[in-house]
Amino acid sequence: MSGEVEGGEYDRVTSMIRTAVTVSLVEQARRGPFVFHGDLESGCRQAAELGFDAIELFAPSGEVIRGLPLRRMLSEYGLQLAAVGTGAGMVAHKLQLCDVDPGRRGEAEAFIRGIMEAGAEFGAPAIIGSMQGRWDDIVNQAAATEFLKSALERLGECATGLGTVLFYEPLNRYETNMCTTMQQGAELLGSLSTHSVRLLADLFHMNIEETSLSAGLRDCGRFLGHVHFVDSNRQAAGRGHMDYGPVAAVLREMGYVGYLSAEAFPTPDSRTAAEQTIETFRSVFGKLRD
Ligand code: LER
Ligand code: MN
Repeated sequence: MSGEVEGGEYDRVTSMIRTAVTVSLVEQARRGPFVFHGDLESGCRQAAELGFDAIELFAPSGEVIRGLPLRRMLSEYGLQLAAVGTGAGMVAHKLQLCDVDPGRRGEAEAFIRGIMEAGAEFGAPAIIGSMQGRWDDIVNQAAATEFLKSALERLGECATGLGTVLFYEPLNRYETNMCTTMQQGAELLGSLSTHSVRLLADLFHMNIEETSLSAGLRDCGRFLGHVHFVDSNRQAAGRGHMDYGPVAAVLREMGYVGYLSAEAFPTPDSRTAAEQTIETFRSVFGKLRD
């Protein structure tokens, strides 16, 4: 979708959809929906062996990312860094952007900024998913929306300064009550003055919340920036009942050239989940590479 949203230097030098696979280094998320857990080199080696273009990294903090041999790993295995998740702020520190306490909101934003800066050194946008938080009896919907919008404005400008973008991810109703559909996400991003925030369409969340996957993807319009490629049961693509034909057709129609990133449970094991993902990608989306 490069070129369709103004602002920032972030622009993809490709005309293809590319594949990524998640690697988590967050101990508290070892039961989370990440294909590879706990070992950066093993994740990179297997991603390369199976033909993925990139990894998506879920790390404990920006500081930890800076201490990793990430540049060497990516170069040794011929991979890109597709994106960096910020959810460790929530799972490890209970930080979120809608916290009633301004100090905690500031800490949440600083945590995201740290990961954003570390990712930007590799051209990788950060993802705000669970860190968006939720509204409740203490912080009502209007107040929470204002907190989220103002944080996205500042973080979007930070992304512009770093020559990258920020991905905002609507989640299913059990994980947030802020934006649960792509339409709500597009309305939120459309109301911002920053042009550096894009939507992350996670097919698992969409399968729960959208009337159809195709309609949800179309609702992203010019904001679509990243896709979490996963099946209906949050297992690897091909291990559930999701119909990827219409998904491929809409992404083609929209001219999507971002990543399809496997954010899925390592079921029955990491290697099999990664293999299944790439097989499904090749059978359903391979022709998009023409
Ligand atoms: C959480 O459910 C999710 O999908 C992650 O990508 C959010 O960081
Ligand atoms: Mn996701």
